[in-house]
Amino acid sequence: MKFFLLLSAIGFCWAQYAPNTKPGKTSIVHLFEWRWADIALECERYLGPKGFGGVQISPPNENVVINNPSRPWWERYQPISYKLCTRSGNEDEFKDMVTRCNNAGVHIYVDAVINHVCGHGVAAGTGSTCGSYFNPGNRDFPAIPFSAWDFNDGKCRTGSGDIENYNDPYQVRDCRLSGLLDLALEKDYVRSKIAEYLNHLIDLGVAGFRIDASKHMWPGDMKAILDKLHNLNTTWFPEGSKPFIYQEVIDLGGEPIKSSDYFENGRVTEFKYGAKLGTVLRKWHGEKMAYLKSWGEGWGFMPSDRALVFVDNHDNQRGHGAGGASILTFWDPRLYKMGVGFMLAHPYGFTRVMSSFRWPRYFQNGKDINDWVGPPNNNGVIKEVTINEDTTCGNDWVCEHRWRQIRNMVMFRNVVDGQPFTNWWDNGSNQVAFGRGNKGFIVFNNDDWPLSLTLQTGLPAGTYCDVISGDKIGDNCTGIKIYVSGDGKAHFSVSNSAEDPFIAIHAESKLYNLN
Ligand code: AAO
Repeated sequence: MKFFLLLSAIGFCWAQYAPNTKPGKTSIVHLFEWRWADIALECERYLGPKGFGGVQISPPNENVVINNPSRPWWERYQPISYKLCTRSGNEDEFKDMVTRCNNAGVHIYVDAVINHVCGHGVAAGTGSTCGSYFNPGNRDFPAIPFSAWDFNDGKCRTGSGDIENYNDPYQVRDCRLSGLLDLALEKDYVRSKIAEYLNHLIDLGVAGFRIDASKHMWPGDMKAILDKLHNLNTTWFPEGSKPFIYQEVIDLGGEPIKSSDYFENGRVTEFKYGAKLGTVLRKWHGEKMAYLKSWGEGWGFMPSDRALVFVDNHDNQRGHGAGGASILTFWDPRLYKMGVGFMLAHPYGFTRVMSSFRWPRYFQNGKDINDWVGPPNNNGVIKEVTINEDTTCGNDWVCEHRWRQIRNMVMFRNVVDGQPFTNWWDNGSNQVAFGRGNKGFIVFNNDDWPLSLTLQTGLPAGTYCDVISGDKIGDNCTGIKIYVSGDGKAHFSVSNSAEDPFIAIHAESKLYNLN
């Protein structure tokens, strides 16, 4: 037993599960493809004041410029050097963003693409975002530098050199993911170059990393890289803080590689979460919200303190990656708001909110043929995120994180942080409600008939503003008011045809001058 404890102490001594967000801040937002200059502004003018803990940014390092198709979003997943130089901005702009966001209490989480460099078929002489030369044909990446020795070509045993079968863990780790040149991560030299890149980012003040394509790296190789990382910059983080690590592993069940294989390194993305939540809210396969009573580990998900959860991500909102048709996105706003609302109210996992750009979706035979379309741009230059008078975004930036219902539920999650899951109620169908201790309560009606009843909220007596239909402004509600009586009970009416058929109240949406 003692030996086991010692082993697990050693084995787990590195892993960083804590997100390094400021106390009481419980979510991050993925500002997909935003420019660093816009993120800096957003941290100061919106994310800090509204209680967001951090931002996941798109890969900041130099990548291939793909012109056919024209500048797809996915070119950023084809690195060719670790210079901080992309369509989102250069190193000075990156530094400015990290500094200003940290100063606003909002931390930066970098999408780290370290499993591979660009596709093997990319021609030498193709442009790159910082102008560095590279030649995939002879595996020459002088700006790092990596050369033929640094890739897994000799190790992969498939005919094509690509992953052909996800049931073979050796292929998944040693062969190319979609033709992307696979780095030999067992080599100390390769590990050191990657660690140097990540340490540069840490020293500039980032708080953690999404590790892209983690499934395609051996957990031990990744651990060896993580072991080389610095502690976080003490200008903004307590002495001895380690970067937050969340690994992108798609485990929907049915493959030999499991999320749990990666727990020793940090948290892991729980892809079952969005796939199942979408199925429930769409009422597919006989699913109903009443079953959400046991949501979380009860649904076969990984332990809550290992999970990074989201309703959709940049891949599965457009048919890449995994999750399938059930995934809810901004294209289905009514269900999407309920999905994100449920996620943010429920205690399971560490939550990431998606913030997208709009693209001309065009389905042919069930597949969106415009799934590649890059961010809003003028001749390839990413467009500014403009802010409309009503606080929404312009220039085709969707800014889900600014939708009142989502923004207010981010605050709800902060307010109920640490409170237990309590006072569950359901009608056996798609009307459900639950509380978070004595701090918050939420009611959903996803049935085709109205909801009208009195429920135990667990909250102190008072008048509360529903933060879905409106805001608490000064000492008034712009939306629905809910009256909680001395016994904690309140009456709720949620029409099935309401714009947003759910109601949420919390300790900070209470009106103090009444009661
Ligand atoms: C582009 C082109 C390619 C070209 C390549 C190289 O599109 O045609 O060959 O360049 O020139 C992104 C894009 C890619 C793009 C790439 C590089 O999505 O289209 O390729 O940039 O520019 C796997 C990985 C996962 C990965 C996901 C997309 O495991 O790591 O594919 N996500 C990350 C990023 C993503 C990025 C990369 C990785 C690469 O988030 O944006 O790619 O840096 C199964 C497996 C999954 C696997 C999927 C998809 O999933 O389990 O691990 O994800 O297949 O291949 C059911 C199953 C489910 C299954 C799913 C799909 O749902 O239950 O398990 O079906 O079959």
